[in-house]
Parts: sequence; C-alpha cells; structure tokens
Amino acid sequence: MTSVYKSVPIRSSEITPKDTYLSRRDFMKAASLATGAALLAACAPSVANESQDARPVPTSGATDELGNPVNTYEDITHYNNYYEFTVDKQEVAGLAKGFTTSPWTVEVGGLVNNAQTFGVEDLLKLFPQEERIYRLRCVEAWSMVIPWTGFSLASLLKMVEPTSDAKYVRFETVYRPDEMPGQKSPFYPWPYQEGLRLDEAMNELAILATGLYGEPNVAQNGAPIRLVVPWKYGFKSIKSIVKIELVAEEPDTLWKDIAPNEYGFYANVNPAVDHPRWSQASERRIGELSRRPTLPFNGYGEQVAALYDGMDLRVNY
Ligand SMILES: Nc1nc2c(c(=O)[nH]1)N[C@H]1C(S)=C(S)[C@@H](COP(=O)(O)O)O[C@H]1N2
Ligand SMILES: [Mo]
Repeated sequence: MTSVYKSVPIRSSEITPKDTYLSRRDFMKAASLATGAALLAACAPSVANESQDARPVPTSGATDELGNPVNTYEDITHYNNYYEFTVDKQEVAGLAKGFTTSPWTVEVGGLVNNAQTFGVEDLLKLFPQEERIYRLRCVEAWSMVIPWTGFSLASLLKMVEPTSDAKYVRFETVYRPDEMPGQKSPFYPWPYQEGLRLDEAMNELAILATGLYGEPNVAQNGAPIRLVVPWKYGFKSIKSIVKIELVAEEPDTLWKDIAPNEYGFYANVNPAVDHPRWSQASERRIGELSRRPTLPFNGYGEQVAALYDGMDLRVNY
C-alpha cells in the first residue's frame, strides 16, 4: 500500500469527540431515569418517541452467557462503523436508508471442489438460522452485546468443499459507490476485504449473520449478510458480503493495508496488547457509564485460545 493511507488520521479523530458525545448522551439518559417522574409529566413527546424505538427482547433471553444485558435495538442500529457510508457512527443509519439489499448473491469459490453462487434466500433455506448473543468489541475500545441470528460459517464452507491447498478465507464487501458515498473517498482501498485462517473460520463461534433482534438485518449493520467473529476486534466482522474465497496465502485486509503497525491480521481481542495510540485494557460498553475490563479473546478464550497455541500474540496482533 502507498503511504498516503498511512498518513490518514484514521480513528483517533473519532474516538475523542464521539466518545465524549456519547458519554454525555448516556449521562443524560441516566439523569432522565433518576428524575423520571418529573420528565414524564413535563416531556410527553420524547417519551412517545422512545417507546417507538423499543423492540421486543430476543426470545431466548436478554443476556449473553456472562449475564450482560443486550444493548437496545436503537443503540445497535444507530452507532455503527461502516466506512462505505461515512466515518461518523451516528450518521451511518441515515445514509444507509434505501441501500439495495435484494436481490443479493454471495459467490463462494477459490480453492474448493464445489464453487457456488448463493442467493441470500437460498442460504436462509439451506442453513437453519439460530440466535447468537455475542459481545462486539471494537478496536476503538467501545463494546456492545448484540442478539444476532445467523448460521455457522463452517456449514457453508463445508458445502463448497475446500481443497487441501486452502489455508485462508477471504471476504469481500459489495462495491457500489453510487449507493455508498464513503466509497468515493480515495483514502481507503475499496472494496473492504477481510480474512481468517481456515481453522478460525471453521470455529463454531464464527457466523454469518442475517438478522438482528429476530428481524432481518438492517443496512447499517451489514444487510443482508455479514460476518461475526466475536473473539476478534469488530473490524474483522465484515459487512454486506458478496464474495467468499478460499485461498492459499494470508489475504490482504483493509485495515492492515492502511496501517499494519496498528491493525494486524489476527486482531484477537487482547487487553495485554495496547493499540499504539490507546490502551486496550478496558472498554466502554455502550449504555454504561463506567468502563469495564476487556477480556482476553473478548471472553471466548475457552472456545478459541487453542487456535493460537504456540503463537506469540504480541507479534501476531
Ligand atoms: N464493510 C465493512 N464492514 C465493517 C466495517 C466497515 O466499515 N465496512 N466496520 C467494522 C467495524 S470497525 C466494526 S466495530 C463493526 C461494527 O458493526 P456494527 O455497526 O454492526 O456494530 O463492523 C465492521 N465491519
Ligand atoms: Mo470497529
């Protein structure tokens, strides 16, 4: 990659103003709870607006396996990283309105015996959709708990039969600058691409998500289909996928191309390895006032730590 990418002030610019803004908003919410009765009397219209945003809690329970409550539908769908639309997390939802998510096909090929192009409706029929309540930890040190519906990536990969030469999986987001204004920015090497080692991709925790809160995915969260790899920083969970390719070599990934010293290929959530510009030891859960400690592998170590036996995770960050 050329050095123009490296000189882009990528994420630090966002962290301070947005975090400050959101903390303030959280504080206002907390304050309004404390004085709820007074506000109910004085502020009827805003109460009505809030109840319009309410969604039913997911049927299998409203917490993850550690007992953390799921974030609200409003937070999950209005605080998004999706640079194809904009770098402003609170503007993504508006800009993504009207994004065409149907028809949609996903081409699965490369080093496989049985390359196929699937319509999303085929994928919904072929693979039973399950609910997975996962923590999402962004590399920018904020997090959420999200009730996805989807199916295991492994089940799709098995169907196309990777050959013995396949060692990695490469994913690509749709390139559609007419609908995605951020893709007109020359500072990012579009289309967004990501990758996993094949054994990571086959881990049961890795899913392709097709829904959220029991409803179909919305554009800002990566409709119609996006990857969710909960033990890795959020940027690995690539949205609006059109292509999945089995390959022999470690694929390029957008954030590593831009700033390899800051964003590695593995990107496992790791409180012991700081980002060069900020600590990764703790995080701010959206909707909470105080920070919480970040867990190794985002709390999924039991299921995934063995994938990295013998690797130095400070080198392979
Ligand atoms: N195509 C694409 N996928 C993407 C991104 C993006 O900008 N473009 N942002 C990533 C980042 S940094 C995060 S934290 C998550 C956010 O997912 P969410 O908005 O659904 O919470 O999406 C990831 N997937
Ligand atoms: Mo992120």
